Amino acid sequence: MVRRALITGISGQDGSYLAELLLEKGYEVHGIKRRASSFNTQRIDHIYEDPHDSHARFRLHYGDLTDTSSLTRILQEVQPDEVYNLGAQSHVGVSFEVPEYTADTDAIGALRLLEAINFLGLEKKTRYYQASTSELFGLVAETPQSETTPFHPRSPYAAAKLYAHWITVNYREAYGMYACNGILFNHESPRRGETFVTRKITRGLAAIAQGRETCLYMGNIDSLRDWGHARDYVRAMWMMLQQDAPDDFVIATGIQHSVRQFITWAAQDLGLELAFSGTGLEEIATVVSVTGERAPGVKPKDVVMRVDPRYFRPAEVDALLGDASKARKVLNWTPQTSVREMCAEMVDADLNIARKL
Ligand code: NDP
Ligand code: GDR
Repeated sequence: MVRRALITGISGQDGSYLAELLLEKGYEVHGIKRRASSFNTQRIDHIYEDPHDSHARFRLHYGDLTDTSSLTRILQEVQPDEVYNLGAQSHVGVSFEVPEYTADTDAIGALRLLEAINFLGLEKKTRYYQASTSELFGLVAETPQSETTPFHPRSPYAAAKLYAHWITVNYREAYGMYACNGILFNHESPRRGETFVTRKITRGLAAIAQGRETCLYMGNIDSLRDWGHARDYVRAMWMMLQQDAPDDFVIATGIQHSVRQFITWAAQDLGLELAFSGTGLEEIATVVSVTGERAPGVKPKDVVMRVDPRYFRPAEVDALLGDASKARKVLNWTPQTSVREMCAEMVDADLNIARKL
C-alpha cells in the first residue's frame, strides 16, 4: 500500500524539503497551497507532476488554514496516513504587525486540522505532526532548552504556536490521536525566505558583492541562535511519525552563534574581511580587505552593514540553544550539515542568483 501524506505549507522552505523526502520514500504527497495573485510554488516547481498523469504521486489542493471547509474537504478526499502541519505566518517580527491573522492561522489553524481529523473519524488512522518552535522558550528559564524547559513566549507568533503546541498534546491525550510536536530550533537553507536573518544576510551581501546593492540594514546582531539545515530537520519530522508511540521532541544542533558571526562568515565566503565598529544603534561593518573574484562591486573602506532600529522587535528572544539529546537517543537523529557549511551553501546559491540579475 502506498502511504499518503498531506502537507500544509508545502510551498514554504520546510514543505519543499519534506515533500522531496517523502517522494523519495515512495509516498503519495498532497499539499495545500493558497490562492495568490502571482505564482507561489517556486520551491516545489521541480517536483510538480501533471495531474493528468494517472501515476502522479504529487498533488496540490487549494486551501487555507483559516478556512475550515477547505481543510475538511481536502482531508476527506485524501484520507492521509500522515499530516504535517507546516503552514504558518512564520515571521516573528511580522507577527507584531498582524497579530490576529497570525493567531488565526498558527493557533486556530492547528485546531481546525485536528478537529477535522477527529470529525471525519480519521483519528485512529491519521498521524499528525505539528510544527512547534524554540520560540516557545522565549525568555529562557534555563540553558540549553529541552522538552522539559518551561515556555515563555515573547511574540504574537510564539503565543499562537504555544496554543497549537498544547492543543496537539490535548488531542493526543483526549482522543488517543498519534500527534507529535517537533520543537524545532532555527533551520535555514538556500530556500529560506528572504526576510529571515540568515537569508537576508547571504542574499544582501551577495547582491552588494555584485554591485547591485550597497548596504545591509540589520536589527539586533547580538542575538544568539542555534542554526541547523532544513534538510536535516525535515528528516526528524518524518522520524517522529514512525515511532511506536507519539511524543514531543526538541530538534537542534546544540551549538550557538551570534547574528554578527553569521555576517562575518557570509562575508568571508565572498572574500570580504569586515571590521565592526561603533556600538548599539551606531554599529557598522566596514570592508577591510577584498580577496578573490567574488566581490567585484566592493572595495576596502566601504560600509556594507548598518544597524537600523526598524528591525528591532518590541520584545526580543535574545538567546536560544537546544538540547536534542532525547531525539538523538529515541529517534537516532543527528544533524549532518554544520552551520558553517550551510552558510557557504547559502552564499554560493545567492551569488549565483545575484550574478544572473
Ligand atoms: P515558511 O514561511 O517558509 O513557509 C510557510 C508556509 O505556510 C508557506 O507555504 C505559506 O504559503 C504557508 N501559509 C502561510 N499562511 C497560510 C495559511 N493561512 N493557510 C495555509 N498555508 C499558509 O516557513 P518554514 O518552512 O520555515 O517553516 C515551516 C513551519 O515550521 C512553520 O509553521 C514555522 O512556523 C515552523 N518553524 C520553522 C522554523 C524554522 O527555523 N524554519 C523553526 C521552528 C518552527 P505561501 O507560500 O503561500 O506564503
Ligand atoms: P526567528 O528568526 O525570529 O528566530 O524565527 P529570524 O531569522 O527572523 O531572526 C533571528 C534573530 O535575528 C535577529 N535579527 C534579525 N532578524 C530578521 N528577520 N531581520 C533582521 O534584519 C534582523 N537583524 C537581527 C532577530 O531579532 C532574531 O533575534 C525563526 C522563524 O523561522 C520562526 O518561524 C521559527 O519558529 C523560529 O525561527 C525558530
